[in-house]
Amino acid sequence: MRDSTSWEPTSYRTHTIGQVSQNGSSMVGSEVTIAGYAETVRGRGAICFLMLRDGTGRIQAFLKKDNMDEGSFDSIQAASRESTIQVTGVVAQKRPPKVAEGEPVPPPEYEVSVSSGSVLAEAATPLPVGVTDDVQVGLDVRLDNRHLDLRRAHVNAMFQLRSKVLQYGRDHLIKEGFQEINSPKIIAAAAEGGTNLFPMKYFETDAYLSQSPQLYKQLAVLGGLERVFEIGPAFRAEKHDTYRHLNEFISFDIEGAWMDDEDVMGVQERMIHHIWTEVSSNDQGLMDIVNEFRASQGLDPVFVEVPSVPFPRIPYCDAIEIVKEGGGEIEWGDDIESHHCDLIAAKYPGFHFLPRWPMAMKPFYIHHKEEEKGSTGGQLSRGFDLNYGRDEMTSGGAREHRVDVLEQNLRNMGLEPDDFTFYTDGFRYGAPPHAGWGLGVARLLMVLTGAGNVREVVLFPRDRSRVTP
Ligand code: AMO
Repeated sequence: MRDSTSWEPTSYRTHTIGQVSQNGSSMVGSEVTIAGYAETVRGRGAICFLMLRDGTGRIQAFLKKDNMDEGSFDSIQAASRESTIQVTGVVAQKRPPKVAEGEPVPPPEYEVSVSSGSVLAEAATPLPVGVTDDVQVGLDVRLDNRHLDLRRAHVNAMFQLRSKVLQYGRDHLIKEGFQEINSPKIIAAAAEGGTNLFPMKYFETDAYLSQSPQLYKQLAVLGGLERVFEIGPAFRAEKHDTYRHLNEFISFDIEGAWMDDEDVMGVQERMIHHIWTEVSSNDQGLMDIVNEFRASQGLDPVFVEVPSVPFPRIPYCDAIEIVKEGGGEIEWGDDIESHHCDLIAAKYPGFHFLPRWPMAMKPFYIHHKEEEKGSTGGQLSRGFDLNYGRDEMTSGGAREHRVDVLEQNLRNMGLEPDDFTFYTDGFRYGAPPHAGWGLGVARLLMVLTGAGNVREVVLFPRDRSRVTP
């Protein structure tokens, strides 16, 4: 439940339920108006116990027919679960439960003794997804009814954690001198290769949905913004159907001038270290809610273990050797697939960087690492990934800042430099060496919360078979 200590009253309530239930002792005798979802409505005849829940807490409202308008009493008593209800009444301490001698006395609890109230919106029955009861429904049904799924405590906690992760990440980058930008999502040229673009009609011309802020974050840095970050949507028309791919995802990107791959790996590990440190000191309550649910499903709890920095760096060439030693089939120049990652993660169980990929496997904007060649003589690059377990969290690298080499890279990758003049022109008038990365927010959340599927931590996921809700 959210901390609402500083929330102001609104037209619908004088207090949040959290404010009343947490400050009950100082509020006994005060009149409050609260509003929330009806978790349970119990009692018959002239007495009714209503358990009300808002986003900040739960509290019992006690209704007596004699104390209020009869029609309002009847409609609240007849209300279905999850209907929204507003009540006004006086805060009172609940009668303490009887405890056996020697047993600890539980802390006092509070309730609202209602004098007026009304049903704001009746919930239809039956609920397609149970909110407080443990009814097993599949992920698809939950996503079809995400509006209700979100009312479940652990789902709500996951999205609060998501917001915290973004907040702590932002805070950290701002502290390191990065400023937030927004790049266009309607674009004319592909940053990450032309095959997985969503085309769209833009008046009389063809355009696409952006796969990555890549080219624009670089232009912002070339323009002198020095250190930038963006948290925004990226669209990929990939036909993947996996637990970790979506067709729209939130990419957390940075780009910094006068930095190389090693420098931005440093930014990344410090940012993740900061996020984990903050969550472990501020948000254990949310993790407990997630773990309570995990326990009910027979799953192991997840712990927020702050990773030590620096994270291990396993250059691509060494990673290939580790995979081979572990019995995996792989050759220099091959992509490192999930089953290969398992073998690397067996040796490096936490976050680990895989730097210096072969240039041929990296996009045109990545910088060569001239002085190094792989075992087969292939050109290495200043591109890296950050992995955890079997999943890639981040790609990044030092960027090519020399326009002639950049244009050659484009040609080498079968792209036409003339299609990229909006980008390459940015390098013609003096370009600082620069570097950056793009982090998949949902993938990082999977690590933190133990979610087995990115869809768990994406509000309204977009995949091959889902464009609604
Ligand atoms: P890349 O294409 O590797 O790099 O994407 C960066 C990170 O974004 C996440 N990601 C995805 N998450 C969910 N669904 C997808 N379909 C998906 N595709 C990618 C991953 C990945 O590591 N421009 C570069 C970044 C850079 O160099 O700065 C880029 O976009 O976590």
